[in-house]
Amino acid sequence: MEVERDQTVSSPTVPIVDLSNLDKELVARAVVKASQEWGVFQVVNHEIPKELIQSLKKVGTHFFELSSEAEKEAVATPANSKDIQGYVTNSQQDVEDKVDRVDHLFHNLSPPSSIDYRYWPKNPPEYRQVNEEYARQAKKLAEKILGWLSEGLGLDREALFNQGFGGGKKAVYTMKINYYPPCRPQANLVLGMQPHTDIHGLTILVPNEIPGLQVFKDDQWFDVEYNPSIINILMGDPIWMSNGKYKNVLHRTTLNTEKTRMSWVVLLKPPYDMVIEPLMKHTGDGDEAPKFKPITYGEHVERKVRDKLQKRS
Ligand SMILES: O=C(O)CCC(=O)C(=O)O
Repeated sequence: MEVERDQTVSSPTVPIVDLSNLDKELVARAVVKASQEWGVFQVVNHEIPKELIQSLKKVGTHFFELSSEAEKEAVATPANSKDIQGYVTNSQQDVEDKVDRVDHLFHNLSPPSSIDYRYWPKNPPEYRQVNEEYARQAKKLAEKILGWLSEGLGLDREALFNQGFGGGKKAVYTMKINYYPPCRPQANLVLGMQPHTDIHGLTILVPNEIPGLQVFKDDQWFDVEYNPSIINILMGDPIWMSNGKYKNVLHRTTLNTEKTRMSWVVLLKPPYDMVIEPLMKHTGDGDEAPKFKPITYGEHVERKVRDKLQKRS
């Protein structure tokens, strides 16, 4: 896909960054600018083969559309589990405000110690191999992007990934598949997912062809365009590590009246005990006062989940 020479398509569309550009400084600047202004951007020519993305969508769609209830039950999140992994259905609840109407499946992809294959669908049989290969590719992409974001903060390429997310042995990558069945009456009034910023740090998202993702900027909602060659990158709350330089983007999803929307999201999270605080302090560069109080990632998750439950009650 072609993009303009300055690497970004001008507002009001979400910026698109062409990762194949040989001028890597230009790429890095485009990633940093989009993260500062939007907290979201789309990448093209990202080196993840399109056949692999198609297979990822195929095996995930198979699970949601062709599996028996017993197969879904087999990977369901146990009642009262503190772990998010597993299948949960929420799409059929009564239409009320402030409720996400989406079914989802979570399972960890990395590090190996975090993987629990009980939550990986057995059917279709190629589900595991496809997800493992996609995880390898998504990790490469995430680490490349974090490298540019680190440099944008004046840090070493590895700083955000190693000091912010715990590095290769501790950073947790999770697959989340969202399944939004069509919603008939008043679909334009019902959201699939309520406005939120992501609890985790970085999101790598590919949807099916049904539109629905919207991001908030300058007091308005923007539709995020779909194109099969695009991967969406969103910054989540732990990007506070940039001391407010990069945005954690507010986003939501709408529902379609006729068709099912799906999205495949790889989440990158710090370990629970990692303290989220401005990373610049590691460089001894103390000239910028911290804008956020340090908090462990685990405390942040607990606080946010508690707030969400309170808003519902
Ligand atoms: O389905 C989408 O496009 C967005 C998903 C999302 O925001 C989430 O899973 O937190």
